[in-house]
Amino acid sequence: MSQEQTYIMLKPDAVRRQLMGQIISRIEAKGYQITALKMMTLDQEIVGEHYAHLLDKPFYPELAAYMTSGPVVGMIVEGPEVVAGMRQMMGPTNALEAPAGTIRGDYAHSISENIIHGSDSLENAQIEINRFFK
Ligand code: IDP
Ligand code: MG
Repeated sequence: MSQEQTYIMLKPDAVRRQLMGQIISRIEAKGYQITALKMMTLDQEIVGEHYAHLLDKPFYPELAAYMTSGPVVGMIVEGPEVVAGMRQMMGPTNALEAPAGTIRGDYAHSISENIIHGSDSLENAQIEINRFFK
């Protein structure tokens, strides 16, 4: 099993609803290491880079408003196969379809406000870590 890094971000609803501790506890309980962590408020420009693949979607303005609506917590998380492992712990994008036991399934019920971001590939993980931590 290869040691990997992924970029995890607690979205504004996680911070607003005071769920940071519970979500971080799950990541730690799984055995992953949080090797960097910072709270920040995103601007439209960095949201546009991060969600470049969604810029032409009708819901993009709503997504950008959500992501800039309050502070987020960005983290570098490390562990064996952590990119896929975190995606599994998060559950599917649409929190309405996310099974109980997943972070989205337990804490969210919307496709748009779904509480957490996690990189979808090793390549994107490195791009996102550079974007938010360099
Ligand atoms: P992911 O976060 O599970 O990787 P992506 O397809 O990369 O999903 O979408 C990024 C984010 O954009 C989602 O987490 C969600 O907040 C938002 N989003 C995706 N699809 C929709 C949609 O159909 N309606 C509203 N918001 C959406
Ligand atoms: Mg994605």
